[in-house]
Amino acid sequence: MTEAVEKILSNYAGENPGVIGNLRRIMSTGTLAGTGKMVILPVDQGFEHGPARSFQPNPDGYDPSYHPKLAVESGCNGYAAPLGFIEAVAHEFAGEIPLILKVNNSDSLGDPGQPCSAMTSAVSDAQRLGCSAIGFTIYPGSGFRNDMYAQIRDLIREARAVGIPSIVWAYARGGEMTKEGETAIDVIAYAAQIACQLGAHIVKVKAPSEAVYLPAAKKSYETIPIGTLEERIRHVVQSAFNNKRIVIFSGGAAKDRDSVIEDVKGIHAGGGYGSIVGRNAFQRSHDDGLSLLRDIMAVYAS
Ligand code: FBP
Repeated sequence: MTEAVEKILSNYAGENPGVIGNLRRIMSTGTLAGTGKMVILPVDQGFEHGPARSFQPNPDGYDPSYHPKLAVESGCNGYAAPLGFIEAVAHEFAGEIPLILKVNNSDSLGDPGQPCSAMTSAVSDAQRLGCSAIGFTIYPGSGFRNDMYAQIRDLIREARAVGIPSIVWAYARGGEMTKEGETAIDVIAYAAQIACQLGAHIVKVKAPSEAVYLPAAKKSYETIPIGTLEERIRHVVQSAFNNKRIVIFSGGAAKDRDSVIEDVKGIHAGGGYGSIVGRNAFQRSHDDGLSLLRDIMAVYAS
């Protein structure tokens, strides 16, 4: 137990001991244990983007056990994946590193216009597999968003009842939303707020750009500093219950090491709680991915 972790947990005071205990476990694991910061390795891209796009850059990644090993070796706080990948490794890694069961997933084979993930596993699977949290994606912007909100409402209730916290991937997309709009600062802050209002314990969003997408929001942003990544992160964290919910930021498609580290510095400086980095870690060679994850953690530990 550290002051930093207990301070964060005090924001979840209404939760039951199971949920608090699992959040504490995530924040007490790995290199960043006790700092209140976290780095999670998510590997659902095989489902979301397809195997070759995901794993061919580093074919070791086709093997389900490659990823949790990388997560443990690098000192991550957790490893998130869909049912199949978690089932393949839970006997070896449950208790070794917090496992996060991604309970819904979408593929890239259907209509991207109105995305809506399928329920691919259940809270009972998370219990059976010894997971410390469930993960769920919502797509604010999609015509199916209200169905997703209803699903996550019920799931959070069910998971909470058995002491499992929920991590919500809040990715605005679909409908009229443009590519630029998906990462616009107002949209990211809005998505984070929606996830918190739905009861997410941890929120995951993409790093925001300086664009403001919604015409109705433009006036408000005249007085909000959003010129630097640090300022934008500060605003997103403020939008997540004034810093009282853990918000972590996703890594995005693989890019050069310096850009990844630059982003992480901005997230850290703006008060973000950490990163959830998939492709930038597992699409590199083992040694390169490992050292990048360690460098990311060094920024958060600084
Ligand atoms: P990455 O670091 O690879 O971006 O992973 C984070 C993540 O949220 C994954 O969990 C998910 O598969 C992916 O991003 C979604 O990416 P996209 O925006 O391309 O659908």
